[in-house]
Amino acid sequence: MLRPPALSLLAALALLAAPAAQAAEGVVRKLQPAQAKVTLAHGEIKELGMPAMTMAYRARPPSLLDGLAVGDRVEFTAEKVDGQYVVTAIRKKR
Ligand SMILES: [Cu+2]
Repeated sequence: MLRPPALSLLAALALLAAPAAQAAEGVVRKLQPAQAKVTLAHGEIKELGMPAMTMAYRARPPSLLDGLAVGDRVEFTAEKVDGQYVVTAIRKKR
């Protein structure tokens, strides 16, 4: 099926703009709210090309870190933004 070129271009741009976000599970290892940073031990995140590891992420917005404590088991969503790994959603697991 043929689509108008303008629509195809828009679709291509939307794909390019879509962040490679992927939900993952982890454990909070360190919190640095003043720097909007959280260190997470996480399992493999295939979409980001990461094996299981412990690493620091920037939190965007920083208020995502409110209420979290070291040792919490969490589900989070990470994206690579401008070469930096950013957590864009995070919540404590029960
Ligand atoms: Cu990682």
